[in-house]
Amino acid sequence: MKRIFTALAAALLGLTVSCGGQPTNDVIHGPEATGPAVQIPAESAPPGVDQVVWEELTARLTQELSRTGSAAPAIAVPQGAAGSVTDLRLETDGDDTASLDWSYVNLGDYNLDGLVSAADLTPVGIYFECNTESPNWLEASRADGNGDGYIGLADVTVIGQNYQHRVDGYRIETSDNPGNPLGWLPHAAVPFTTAVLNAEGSRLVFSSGEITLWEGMSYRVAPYADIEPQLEYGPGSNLVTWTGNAPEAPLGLQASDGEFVGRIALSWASVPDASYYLVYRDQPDNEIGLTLSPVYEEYVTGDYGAHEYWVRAGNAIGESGLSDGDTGFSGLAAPTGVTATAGLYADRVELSWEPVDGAEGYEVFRDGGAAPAGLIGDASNWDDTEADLLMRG
Ligand SMILES: [Ca+2]
Ligand SMILES: [Ca+2]
Repeated sequence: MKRIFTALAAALLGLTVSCGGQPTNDVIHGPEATGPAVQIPAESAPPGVDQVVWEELTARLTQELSRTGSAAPAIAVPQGAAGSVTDLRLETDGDDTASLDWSYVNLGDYNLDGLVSAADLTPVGIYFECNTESPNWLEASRADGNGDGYIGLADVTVIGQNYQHRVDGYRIETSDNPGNPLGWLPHAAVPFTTAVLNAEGSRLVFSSGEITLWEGMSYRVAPYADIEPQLEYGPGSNLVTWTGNAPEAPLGLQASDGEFVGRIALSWASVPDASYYLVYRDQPDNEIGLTLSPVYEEYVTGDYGAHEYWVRAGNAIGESGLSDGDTGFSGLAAPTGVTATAGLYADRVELSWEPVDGAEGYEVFRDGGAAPAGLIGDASNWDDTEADLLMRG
């Protein structure tokens, strides 16, 4: 009967009550000055909260606080699960910068102003008796401090247990040895005032903005409270590790086309972040070697055929895709042991030379002429019936 009256009265007044689902003016602002903890004003309910419910809530909080004694709890940073960020994540943009993003955690701070205080009764009052079936549950859930899917007096108890916990911001910490609790170093500070409310209105989210990261380093965030004369730090969050980027596929692969005898030289453009390169020949899965710099030489003595090559770049994170292929082949050695008869025959000069490995034919030049004086197949002698001769293989 009392609840029916409450709902009617609220409807007449045009106010949100219990689980009405109306947006509230419960906006974020800085932590307010703290007075004695035991003075909870119950006389007039804040807008949107039923007076009877309000009196119930304030009585409950007063009762909770009186359990800890008459003195008001001191301002403190939340510890343990009451202050541990659990959703820290790293958003990378492909280079060495990234942002760290996480949600605010300060158990009992339902109005999201950084401090657990009597002001956090207001969201409990506004969303009183909401549950997970309520259409505005996402918004209401910020007041579900005990996490039971219902907004009720038990969530006031949570305020009492965490009373005067304050978060003034987060410190981003970094370590190259996260297993060592003393190995964490400060990296950057993110003040509480930079937080923004998420789209559902259920939590505050923080972002580091773009920061420079170091490969292999781990990061975490810890809440702090500026408690004179020093900063007090809360628990470290889940940690994230910057592993860097896998390199891009190499560009500009060139395999030599006969410039070198007995070998094929490969070169390509150096790839950022690459710590090694793999070389493939004839088939894209036929790996033939690894090199730390963007050059590679394959010795192909006795092999004058054309070969296709590919390369890929790699580092500790991973390997790139294959480069475009390029074809290369070994050059032939110059002929040696060239002899020419001198006046032995009246009608000709007889030439001979050592056969060149891999040669399928020879061009013979006479008197330094630009054009061959003769073209012959796989032979190692030739008769010039016209003049003195030069030759090359
Ligand atoms: Ca608060
Ligand atoms: Ca609850």
